[in-house]
Amino acid sequence: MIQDNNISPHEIRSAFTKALSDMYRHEVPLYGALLNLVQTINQQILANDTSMAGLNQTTDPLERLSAEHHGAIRLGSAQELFNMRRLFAVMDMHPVAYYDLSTSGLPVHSTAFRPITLEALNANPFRVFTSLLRFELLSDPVLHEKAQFLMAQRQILTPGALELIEIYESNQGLNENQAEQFVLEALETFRWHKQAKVDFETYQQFLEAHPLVADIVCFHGPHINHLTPGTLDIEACQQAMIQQSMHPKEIIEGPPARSIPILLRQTSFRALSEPVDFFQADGTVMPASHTARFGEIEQRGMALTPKGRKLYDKLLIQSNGISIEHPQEADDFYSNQKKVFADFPDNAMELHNQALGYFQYELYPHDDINGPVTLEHLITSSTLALIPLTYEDFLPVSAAGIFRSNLQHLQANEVVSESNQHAFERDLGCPVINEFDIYRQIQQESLTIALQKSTLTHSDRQQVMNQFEQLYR
Ligand code: OOG
Ligand code: NI
Repeated sequence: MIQDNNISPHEIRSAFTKALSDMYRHEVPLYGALLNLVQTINQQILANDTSMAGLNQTTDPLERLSAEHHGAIRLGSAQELFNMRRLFAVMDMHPVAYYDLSTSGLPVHSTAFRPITLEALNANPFRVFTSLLRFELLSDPVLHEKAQFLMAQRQILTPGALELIEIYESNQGLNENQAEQFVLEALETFRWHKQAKVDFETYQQFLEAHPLVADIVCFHGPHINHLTPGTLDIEACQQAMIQQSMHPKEIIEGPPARSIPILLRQTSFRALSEPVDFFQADGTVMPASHTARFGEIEQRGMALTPKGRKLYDKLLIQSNGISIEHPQEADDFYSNQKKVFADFPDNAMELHNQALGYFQYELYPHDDINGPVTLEHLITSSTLALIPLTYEDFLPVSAAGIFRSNLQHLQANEVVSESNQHAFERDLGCPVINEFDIYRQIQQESLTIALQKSTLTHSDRQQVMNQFEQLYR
């Protein structure tokens, strides 16, 4: 039964994002400093650029930009993944895309829970990169069994959260009180636990097998391992992070700076060493530390089509030829990268003509339509404007770079394996949504709407739609 006093899931997502941000700032004070840095730089850019002021009418652009865009967690069992899907659904966040990180030597595979409609993304785009440990990649049979035993015992959702998820599922929503309670209960899952679930020796065994495994199986819950606000100028933020001794990773992950930004650029400060208490078999407490949690920033650009993505991946491999060991080499890396990426068109018309990126079409309301009725002519004659669609997903190579820069003792422990989307989806309880389908759908709908508002005849509109279908097959 749908109740009419249900709270919008967007509001629940926003309340949750805010609560998570407050909690993480409290847990990791350096993250608070990073947020301030990003906000100051965003503020300067917005103040100097009046065209940005109109970015979004419903919320303050500064607040919207500098708010958290994503976070990440790592899970230890099929049941945990299954239940996290149910938890995120309450906030209208759904599993989009499959990321195989085993190709980068990491024993996890992942998806991102995120809003999938334009309306929901505009309300609050917050998403959570969610990884699942692949037990089968643990080669030591004793550790394998130990890890499975630990995970079988763990319950990462509170009884209250589970109850509210069930209410949500049967009522298709939560009322105000339930929503408030849900945010509090959900937050518990993401909290840091200073007390480990294992003794120090066990922790060290897992650490040696793989630091990711230790981070997942030795603790009481999937602590949020970073949050990521958005920035308008990631280079300026990287410089400021260096100046403020935040020790960012050496290079910014992702594509180079461009006049039409594509995909996603990211950088982070390295994971901090945090105190942990290990409970020994003899009843004593062993104080030690664990390194996992960090702060990250991101700058998002245009979503690419499969064809555009292929070109990006090819150029990325070419430009990653130079490996970065020292910060002073970063400039060489960027100048080489820029040269390599000169092969990626950098104007809207070209990106559209080659169907490399996704756009929204908007009709200029004043225009009489003259000349041939083709999609291309409607654009060149400024009847239709091309607005790049923002990339809302992640990049596996960048993600692996972020993982890597935050794990200690990694080199010796590489795993290589086949991707296993089928097993992931079985554990998740449903297929992941194909991200390209979402972007294409949004682009197509925007064209339908723009054409409907135009003075074109029905058959002309049909013809333009057909041209779009041909171009963005
Ligand atoms: C997730 C790393 C991936 C990103 O921004 O690419 C990620 C993790 O460290 O668990 O968040
Ligand atoms: Ni991240």
